[in-house]
Amino acid sequence: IVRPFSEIPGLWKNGVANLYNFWKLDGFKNLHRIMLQNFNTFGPIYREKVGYYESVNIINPEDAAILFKAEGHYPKRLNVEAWTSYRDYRNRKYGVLLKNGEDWRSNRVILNKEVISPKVMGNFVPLLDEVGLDFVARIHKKIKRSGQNKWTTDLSQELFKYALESVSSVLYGERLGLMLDYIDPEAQHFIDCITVMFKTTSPMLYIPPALLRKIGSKVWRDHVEAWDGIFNQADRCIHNIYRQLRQEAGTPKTYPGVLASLLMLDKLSIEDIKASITELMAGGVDTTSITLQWTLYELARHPSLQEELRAEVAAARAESNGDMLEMLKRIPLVKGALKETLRLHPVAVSLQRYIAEDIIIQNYHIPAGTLVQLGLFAMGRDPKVFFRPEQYQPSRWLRTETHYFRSLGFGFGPRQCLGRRIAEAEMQIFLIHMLENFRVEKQRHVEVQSTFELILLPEKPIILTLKPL
Ligand code: HEM
Ligand code: 2DC
Repeated sequence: IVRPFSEIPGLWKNGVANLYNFWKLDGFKNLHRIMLQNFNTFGPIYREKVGYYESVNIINPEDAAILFKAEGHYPKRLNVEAWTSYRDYRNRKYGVLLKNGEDWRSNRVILNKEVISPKVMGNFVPLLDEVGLDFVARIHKKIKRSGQNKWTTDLSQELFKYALESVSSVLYGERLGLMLDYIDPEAQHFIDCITVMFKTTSPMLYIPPALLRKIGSKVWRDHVEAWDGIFNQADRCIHNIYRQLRQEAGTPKTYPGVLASLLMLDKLSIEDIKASITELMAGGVDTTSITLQWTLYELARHPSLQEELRAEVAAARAESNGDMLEMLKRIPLVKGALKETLRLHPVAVSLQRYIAEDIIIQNYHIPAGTLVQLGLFAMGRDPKVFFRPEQYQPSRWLRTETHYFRSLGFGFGPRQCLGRRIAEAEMQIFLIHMLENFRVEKQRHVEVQSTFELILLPEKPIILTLKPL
């Protein structure tokens, strides 16, 4: 007999009291740990209400499968009100990240062809390879300058620049020059704005931005200022390309980048193109750079695994005569390492959908329209889902054990991450070049945990040592 929705365990009766408790637990930073704890207390399904944010939470891959089967034709995530409020406030269009319904679908179909279809990867890979080569050249230079034949540092800033340079070169078909010694202060400002934008979003998941705006709160003001910085920089880049395109007649000889391709295709309005290009540019910085930082951290903690990966890369290089597109087909363990990083250190603490139809999960009835969240961070660490979850083991993704709804770092289905293929190629190419050039080491036994600033970040700086091979 199916149990009713009202019997799902959890604290969902008093949103305000729960918000108060959440705030006492410093919940804004600990969301991932609180979710983990809730699954321990209530089991594989619980209902929750914090502030005005109400959801049903699940953790099992089999339940995730049920959830995604009920996502409907227009899958809808949690509406991040801070982001839509900013656009409403400044009269800017939503891009694919924030659109819903038919408007989302029609934009997404066109963007898919230019951003994640396999046919465009051939265009992206040479651009990303060039950035990867410049990155290792830059690190070699830093090592030389240190005079110690090694460089010990927090790589965050370098990785932010690598990520922004990579995504920009794909979007605009042009380099920003961030691998140089003196970089455009506007680009640095853009990077800083993204961090602030994410950080100021998380309290607004629980406290309505409209309210914060009315009382003139600092979070809202900082949030607006951050998005202003992001949009200004993206606008500059977009206008640049737009101007060049009007001057040059005819079709370009080389691949001109995603933006120029979209403009020439002429299927989306300029305002729609601008909105989505801005989101792609902003979404392409902290996500990949932090995943790479966690990967280097894990490789530093597992020296023999690092050698194994290096051997795989060397063999792939030899077999493919240096053709990067070919190489990417021959590095299963490197790809496993990235999956393993996203299992233990996912960018997104959860995946969510407003379900389009009634479903039954864990024998509870859940009505259509409910916000259902899959606890991705919790699932990645659940011993019932992953054998010895605490161990970083890229080879688990090579074995034939079931991967059914277990590799979900980029989400699932038609609403999954639009930047997925760019992110994967960018990160694989980065690791190839790093493994071919440096040994990565770490000081003693420092354990680094995650903190939640809308995306999950290392709670303290990760200090690594790079030594030339
Ligand atoms: C959406 C993860 C990199 C742009 C998402 C979602 C996740 C995610 C989990 C939600 C998917 C869902 O609801 O099913 C990641 C991870 C990344 C990454 C783990 C890197 C390690 C990027 C990059 C870009 C990007 C590099 C841009 C170039 C987007 C956009 C969406 C999205 C535009 C919204 C798509 C839509 O609503 O249709 N990402 N992402 N992401 N991501 Fe990423
Ligand atoms: C954050 O409870 C926790 O890819 C919330 O590139 C639920 C939630 C909703 C939407 C998620 C967000 C979480 C984490 C960050 C995500 C976002 C959707 C897209 C975004 C996963 C899990 C991200 C990082 C995008 C950001 C694009 C940029 C222009 C803002």
